[in-house]
Amino acid sequence: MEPLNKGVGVVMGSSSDWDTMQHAVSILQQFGITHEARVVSAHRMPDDLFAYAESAAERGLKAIIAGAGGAAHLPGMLAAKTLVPVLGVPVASRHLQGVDSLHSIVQMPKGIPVATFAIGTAGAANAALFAVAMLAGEDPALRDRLAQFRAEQTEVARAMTLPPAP
Ligand code: RP5
Repeated sequence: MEPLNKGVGVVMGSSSDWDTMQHAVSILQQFGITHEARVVSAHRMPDDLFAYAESAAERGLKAIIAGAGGAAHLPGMLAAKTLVPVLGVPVASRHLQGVDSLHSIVQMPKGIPVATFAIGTAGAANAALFAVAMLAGEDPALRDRLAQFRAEQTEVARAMTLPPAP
């Protein structure tokens, strides 16, 4: 696997998770963060999962955003195999709407943390924004872009009128 200096890895259990996880990629693109996106299925590609996690630090990854649905063990297993921070995104599942994914990711036993975000697209976007905030600690230009992003959100909210425009 190629180096990804100061980059963020976005991994997911299936290409069916892309509709959700593309919202993380979109934020990383928006902020100009070096990143990659790939399918690493915990139960269908366990050896690949281990290889990804074991090489993450030496490849230069600063964070791994991992999304999965159902019995979502991808984020936890990645976290068990690397010291790179893992940000978990519960993907909405067909039968339990992602509550299963959320509980699988957030209820990590003490000792191996996974920073867990909201179910679905908000969680994917927020995981990426969290990664941006992590990287911004050592990058003043990135911190300025994040501040600008927040300021733009504030302006949009302040411009809201009621009742909402149709
Ligand atoms: C999980 O199973 C994936 O993360 C996905 O959310 C879910 C369904 O996968 P597919 O059957 O669509 O490949 O491993």
